[in-house]
Amino acid sequence: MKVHRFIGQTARESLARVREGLGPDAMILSNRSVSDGVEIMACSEEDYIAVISTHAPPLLATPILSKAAQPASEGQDNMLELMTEIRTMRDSLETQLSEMDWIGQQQRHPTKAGILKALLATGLSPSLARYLTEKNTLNDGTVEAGIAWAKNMLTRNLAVLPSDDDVLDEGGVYALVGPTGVGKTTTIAKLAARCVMRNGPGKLALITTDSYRIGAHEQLHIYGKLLGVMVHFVKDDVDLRIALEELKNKHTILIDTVGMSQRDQMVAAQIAMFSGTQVPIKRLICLNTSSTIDTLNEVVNAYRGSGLAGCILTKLDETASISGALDVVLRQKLKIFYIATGQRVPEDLQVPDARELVEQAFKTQAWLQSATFLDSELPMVMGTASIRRDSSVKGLHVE
Ligand SMILES: Nc1nc2c(ncn2[C@@H]2O[C@H](COP(=O)(O)OP(=O)(O)OP(=O)(O)O)[C@@H](O)[C@H]2O)c(=O)[nH]1
Ligand SMILES: [Mg+2]
Repeated sequence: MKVHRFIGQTARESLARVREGLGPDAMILSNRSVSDGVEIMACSEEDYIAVISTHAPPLLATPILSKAAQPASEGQDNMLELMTEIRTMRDSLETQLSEMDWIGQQQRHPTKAGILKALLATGLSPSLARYLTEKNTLNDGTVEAGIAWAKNMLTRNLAVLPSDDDVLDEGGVYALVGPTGVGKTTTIAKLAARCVMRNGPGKLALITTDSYRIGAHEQLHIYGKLLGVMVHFVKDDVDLRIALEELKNKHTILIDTVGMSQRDQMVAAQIAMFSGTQVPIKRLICLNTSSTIDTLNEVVNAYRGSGLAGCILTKLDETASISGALDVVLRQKLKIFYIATGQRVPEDLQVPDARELVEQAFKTQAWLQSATFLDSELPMVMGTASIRRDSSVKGLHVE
């Protein structure tokens, strides 16, 4: 590759010289201020393409590359503006390169498109689908083998409660938190019934922080009565500390909380309340599997605080696809304690099985019309900057 050096008194002038010398499609490799102005190193587009076709992967990672095509506007004389322009051009160039790279891969390994389409059709996020397709080491296998590989990777990465005994035998204090109506109180009732069946009513206590909404505590009160377990109401952190002290001999304490939108400022106060106790409180977030990936991510980020013990996936019976929830759980590295599959107390609560969850996610793919892509649309999925740069998928172990 022949690299050319251009110097102008201003960035604008240097850029104009690049265009003059190498044409509007010249590639800018670097720029810096020098004693006599602004220096730009650039090469022709042909030279650049010749190099990337032989060394595609390393160059794709090269940080500063952009096209000189766009004419400089007035007031673009300072370096800051030039850098902004270069960054924008670099983004669009990287997108194009990624798209070209994908088209090349698609030609070399035609099964990749099939795998990517299948992953997208389950409702997994484009960035996770892209990551799994890229990391797939079975390049020359069948689409089915690629999907099986992806399923294995997803299964291996899903953290689930190994057995109910971890909660029922070990006991401790658990608080179920999350947005309104996700099934916290119903799940507490289901869990309470399990605890009573295992250890008897005397070893369990129920606490609710949901004491101010009209009729809200009635729900838990009724379940408590049915199970023969006292329900304690707490309104603030002082109350909570007193209640926990009083109940310190209980094997298990389950705390029901008032549902709050993830955007509610009270979420932070709730996190502080549960963090400030002497007895550690394990917070489990209830995630409605019917919610979108973006909503679930927002919910987890808002409720995370100093750390969630794990999550309970709810309303699996109502959702078209659980892939979105699995996607969030994988990225956020949340352990799944239970899955709730209906309104019946106590029947509709199960200990999760990672493989079964993944299988279920892939079974629903035919329904998700919105996630069905044409071959011609796949380069866009592979190239889009936000999808390409999403680093939250990189925590997955896929070797
Ligand atoms: N289909 C289905 N419905 C559920 C499930 N879990 C809870 N529900 C229903 O969802 C509704 C809300 O459940 P709650 O347990 O009151 O939800 P919550 O999180 O305590 O709600 P707030 O206290 O208002 O925040 C009720 O009608 C439940 O019967 C489930 O797994 N599947
Ligand atoms: Mg409730």
